[in-house]
Amino acid sequence: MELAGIVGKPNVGKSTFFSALTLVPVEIANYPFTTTKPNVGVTYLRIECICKEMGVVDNPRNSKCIDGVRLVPIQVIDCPGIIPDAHAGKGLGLQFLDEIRQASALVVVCDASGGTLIDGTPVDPSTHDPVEDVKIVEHEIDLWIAGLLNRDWPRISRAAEARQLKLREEIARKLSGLGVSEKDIHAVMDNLGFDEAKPTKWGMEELTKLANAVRKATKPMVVAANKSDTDEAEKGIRRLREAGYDVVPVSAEAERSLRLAAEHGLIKYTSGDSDFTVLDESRLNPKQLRGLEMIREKVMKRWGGTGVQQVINKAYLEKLRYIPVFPVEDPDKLTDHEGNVLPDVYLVPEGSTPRDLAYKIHTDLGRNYLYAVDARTGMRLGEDYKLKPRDVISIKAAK
Ligand SMILES: Nc1nc2c(ncn2[C@@H]2O[C@H](COP(=O)(O)OP(=O)(O)OP(=O)(O)O)[C@@H](O)[C@H]2O)c(=O)[nH]1
Ligand SMILES: [Mg+2]
Repeated sequence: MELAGIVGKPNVGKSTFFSALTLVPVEIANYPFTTTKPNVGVTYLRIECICKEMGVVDNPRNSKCIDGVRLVPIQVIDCPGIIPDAHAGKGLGLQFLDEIRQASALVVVCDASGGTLIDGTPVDPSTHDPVEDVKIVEHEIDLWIAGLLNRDWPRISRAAEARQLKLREEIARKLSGLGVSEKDIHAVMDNLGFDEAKPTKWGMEELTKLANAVRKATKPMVVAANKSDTDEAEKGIRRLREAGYDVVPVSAEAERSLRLAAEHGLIKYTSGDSDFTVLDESRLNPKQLRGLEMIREKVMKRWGGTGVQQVINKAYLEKLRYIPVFPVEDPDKLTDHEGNVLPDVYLVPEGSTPRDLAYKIHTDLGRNYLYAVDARTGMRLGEDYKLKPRDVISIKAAK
């Protein structure tokens, strides 16, 4: 399962965002360092299912289908807050970042209302520039990655100069725990143009630049501009966009309220919807009704939704450019060997072939791969066929 890491300075709404995504009950409070240990849960990427198009009633196994919306599970981790010099142990430090090494994407939550200082202390709205919230977090993560290299740099750099090891290979090995490949390091190093003949001369400045490039290349980031239900958020969101970030206006609190109300059967709402319907007014007290109306006015009408689902979809479909495909065993009945209709959906990187998909499902299926059939057309697909979003693929393998 893919993993998304939720990071940000203290007290911006990371845990609220996490809880809105997963419905895991967690501690939420208006002071810094409420969260002291990472919280882990499962959320879903939302895509249009193909059951309606194919005219079948499906019974998904690795995902869910609700009214033609396919929900693909994604693991999420909510981290404690990050403050300046966290990489050197300030606040709760960055120890917990070890847990998001394997994250395929990062969500940086910030307080778009500008109502929290850099250490998370609550202040009047518009007091603080949310661009700072994001910059600090990026920089601390960069310093953390640089630190992973720096510890061993005297040995690595000397051995590289003595031709006892290959520099790029060794950097990739050191960062392999971050999901960084040698190919990634080649791309990054080609761009940086450092003097690779003299790595003993590189200091923290070079290693931080390297770390910054590695992070950008391997951990795409979406900025969740939280507290967008406040009047002051508009200014903050504008500032963030001007600074060049990929920003989604978010109200984690609104999403959490809507999801809980939907869970209790009070409203009809699925994450990502641009509105909701009250199902039974008699079960809601006037305060709850007012609260829902506020969400409609301040969030749904203003931003077209709470933005929470949009952050996850943006990270996986737009930033990572993952493609959802539906593998089936029987291309006519669209079933697996147990007769489940459209059982699974897999996320594969753009440019993947049916053989790549086979490997993703199971190493044996990849090894024994013979050919694949497009279940829509019944046509056999060539070796170099590039999978398209929502393809239905039947893989034939040697027994
Ligand atoms: N107005 C508004 N307030 C929010 C929203 N989301 C969270 N908050 C408030 O922000 C405060 C902090 O929320 P948390 O979710 O605990 O924040 P955090 O980033 O996890 O905080 P730490 O764990 O301390 O780093 C709480 O008072 C929340 O109620 C939102 O969408 N809108
Ligand atoms: Mg928290």
